[in-house]
Amino acid sequence: MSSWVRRGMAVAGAAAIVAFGAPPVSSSMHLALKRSEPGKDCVVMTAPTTISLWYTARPNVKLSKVTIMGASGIIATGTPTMTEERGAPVVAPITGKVIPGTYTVTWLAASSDGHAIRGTFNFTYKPVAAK
Ligand SMILES: [Cu+2]
Repeated sequence: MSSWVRRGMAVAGAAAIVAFGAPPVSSSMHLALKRSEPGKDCVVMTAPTTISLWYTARPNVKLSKVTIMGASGIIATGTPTMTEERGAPVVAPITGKVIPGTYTVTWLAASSDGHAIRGTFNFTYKPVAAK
C-alpha cells in the first residue's frame, strides 16, 4: 500500500469519527429571547440605563454580547452580568449617552450546546416634550 493511500484512509477514518461523534443538532437546545426591558418595539419616555434580556434557558453570561445601535452609531455598553437567581435576566449596563431616537439592540447568547444564537429588536426613546 503506497503512503498516499494510507494517508487517504486515515483522513477518511478521522472524518467518520468526527461525523458520528458529533452530538445531534437539536433546535430544542437553543435558547430564545422571551422578553426584554426595554421591550421589543416599545417607546420609553426615560432614557434606559440598562438592557435586560430574559431567555428561555440560562445562557453562559461570559459569552453574552449586547450591542445598541442608534442613528448616531453604537452606544457604549458595559459587560453583561446575570445573577445566580433562577430566571434572572442578562443585564447590560448602558454607559453611553442615549439621545431621543430609535435604537436596535443586537443580542448574542450561547445555548447549552454551545451554539451562538443572535437576534435583534428595536425600541424608541421619546421623552415627553418639556413645557
Ligand atoms: Cu445548537
